Amino acid sequence: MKLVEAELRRIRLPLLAPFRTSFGTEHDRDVLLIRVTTDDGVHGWGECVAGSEPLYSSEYVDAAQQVVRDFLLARLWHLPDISAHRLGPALQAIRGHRMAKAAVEMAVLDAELRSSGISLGDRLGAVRGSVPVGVSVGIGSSIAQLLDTVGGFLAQGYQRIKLKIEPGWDVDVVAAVRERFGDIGLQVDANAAYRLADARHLTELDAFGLILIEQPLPEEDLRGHAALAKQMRTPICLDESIVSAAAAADAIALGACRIVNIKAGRVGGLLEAVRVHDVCAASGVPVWCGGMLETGIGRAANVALAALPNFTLAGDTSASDRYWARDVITEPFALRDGELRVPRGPGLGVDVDADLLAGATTSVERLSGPG
Ligand code: OSB
Ligand code: MG
Repeated sequence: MKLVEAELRRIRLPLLAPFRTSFGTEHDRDVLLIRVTTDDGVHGWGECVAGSEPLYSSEYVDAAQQVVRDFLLARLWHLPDISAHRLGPALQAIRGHRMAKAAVEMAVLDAELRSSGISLGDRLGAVRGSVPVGVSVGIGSSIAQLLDTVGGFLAQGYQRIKLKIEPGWDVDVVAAVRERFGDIGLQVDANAAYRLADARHLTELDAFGLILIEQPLPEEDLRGHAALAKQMRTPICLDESIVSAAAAADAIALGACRIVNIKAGRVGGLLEAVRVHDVCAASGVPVWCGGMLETGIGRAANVALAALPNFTLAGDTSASDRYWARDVITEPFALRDGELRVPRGPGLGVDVDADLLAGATTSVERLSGPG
């Protein structure tokens, strides 16, 4: 299988409601989609999770598109036989840019699996046909508004609630949600908004029986997380800090986390995500699948990944209607008894709706190899 064409398409999708975190508020998503075509005429889709600004991590979508075009695809056109497991060696020289690499890998993997009739779940090692899901709830405008939002998600069947927190929106909010909704699965995500000096304040969260606190301190501060872990009863889970399987091994060895959030985009692709899963499993560290407000394309990959055995906690892979009025795939992901079904068809197992895609498109760049 040889790569002959790639389409870099940008789409703008409005979120049903603004999503506020400690690093900013998103009103819509500006998503880079990649469609590769092989010499057999098979297509494969990839979604890049980079945001429009470098706020979650150093990557952002304009840079990702340039990296994909000029540095990643540029190294792949000439390969006589391309497949996902050959991308690592071919792209090794390019430092970082994991979200860009992950998007290319998803597209190549989708094409390769579609041509051999294998589903992504089967390729990665899925052991479940559906996965339990939770929902990530942004910082609210008031506690009353947040309680309404959380109540709505619980009524839909979400199995756990994750509250985004930041200084000034934390202990009182968690207390109010516990008080109103009782013994629900509840966890919080700080997106690196605190410092180790806030440890005493953060220990107030220990009173609420949270499943975990996600990424309280900066990405680079593994030692800080290890020090905080000694002071808190609530398990620390890392998101931003875990950029590879090696980083996961280091964080676990240091005592910086007891749980890991896995996002394929953050670690450079689905194959590395499986390696993170395996490293954690070998250390008895449970994992769960994070989300980056993906369309149905990236969501299909997340749901397949979340079906691996050590994904024992509900993920942030919520249903399509938690994000979009209309997803870009023909059969949007729907919640059924608090779970999403893992697609069974070849590759990602979802079909893109060409009209919806055309309506959301803001630019298309068509590339082909040197002949
Ligand atoms: O930290 O998990 C995060 C969204 C964008 C960037 C970072 C994060 C998130 C979420 C939303 O929490 C998860 C989702 O529903 O996709
Ligand atoms: Mg997070």
